[in-house]
Amino acid sequence: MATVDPVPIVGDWVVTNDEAVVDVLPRASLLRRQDPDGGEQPLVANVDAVLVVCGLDRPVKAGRIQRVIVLAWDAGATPIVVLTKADVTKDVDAAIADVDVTNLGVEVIAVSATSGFGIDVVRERCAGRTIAMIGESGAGKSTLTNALLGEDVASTGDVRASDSKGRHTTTSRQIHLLPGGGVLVDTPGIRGVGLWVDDESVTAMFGDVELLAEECHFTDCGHTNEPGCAVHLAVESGELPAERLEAWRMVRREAQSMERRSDPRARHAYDRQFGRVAKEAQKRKRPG
Ligand SMILES: Nc1nc2c(ncn2[C@@H]2O[C@H](COP(=O)(O)OP(=O)(O)OP(=O)(O)O)[C@@H](O)[C@H]2O)c(=O)[nH]1
Ligand SMILES: [Zn+2]
Repeated sequence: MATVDPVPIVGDWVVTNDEAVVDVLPRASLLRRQDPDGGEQPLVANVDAVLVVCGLDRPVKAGRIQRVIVLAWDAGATPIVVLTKADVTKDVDAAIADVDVTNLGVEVIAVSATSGFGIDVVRERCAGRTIAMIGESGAGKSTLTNALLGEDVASTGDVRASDSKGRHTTTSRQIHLLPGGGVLVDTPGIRGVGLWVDDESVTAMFGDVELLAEECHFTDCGHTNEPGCAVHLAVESGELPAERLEAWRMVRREAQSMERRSDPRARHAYDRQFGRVAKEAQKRKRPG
């Protein structure tokens, strides 16, 4: 049997004759998983928007959310952060602020499946689009799916009260038609894809920015407004979207703070530098 290239995956548009798939149409987007050995595994094609789902019954992990946002962008999809279980938190606005992605132009929506709060907003965003949800186990993806569909199709699991960890309740590959005309692609592989996003794979997603940075006049260029900055020039000419530079900055910041946490020497240098800056600020504040 003849094989088609690429091998069709969930979400692909294919051309068939009476017996087999003869062609796969070009993909508008591709969510994939980076393997630790540098390879990658395609997960789902042609997703328009990725719902980055997090439960407000546990602390907001801004770093994790930001990585999944970058992953969605890299796939060619629009990320939307959905904070579930809004009914269990007192300060929804503070939780939204904690996510800290509005400067990236990413929308954050708080919802509660229990009260119905915010569900219509998400449903509106999903209308007529192909959607995937990414979020850790117990985040409330199945419950949100049921709320969006208006019926129980996805099985939900109880969260252990002691640690807010969910049972793994999702096992089968599914595609749901949303009442508003959208499609929700829901496979276990997609749901947890954020868990595999490590520093290296995130950095690998920014090959274009890294390549531009090599052309900068200064080797330690910060790409803000240094003379001869190739990255800045690319943004100005429209070659590089400004959001992409902002996302790259965010990822670098994250990576550097991770390094500080794990490398005592880097942390010490940072603390010393921070101490100096703090002292300077103190001095300036003193009257006279
Ligand atoms: N209070 C409250 N609980 C919720 C809400 N949404 C979901 N939950 C609870 O959170 C738990 C986990 O929800 P699920 O929808 O099963 O989570 P999931 O992300 O699908 O988990 P996996 O299938 O393991 O990936 C369940 O006990 C839900 O009842 C909500 O809006 N409010
Ligand atoms: Zn530069």
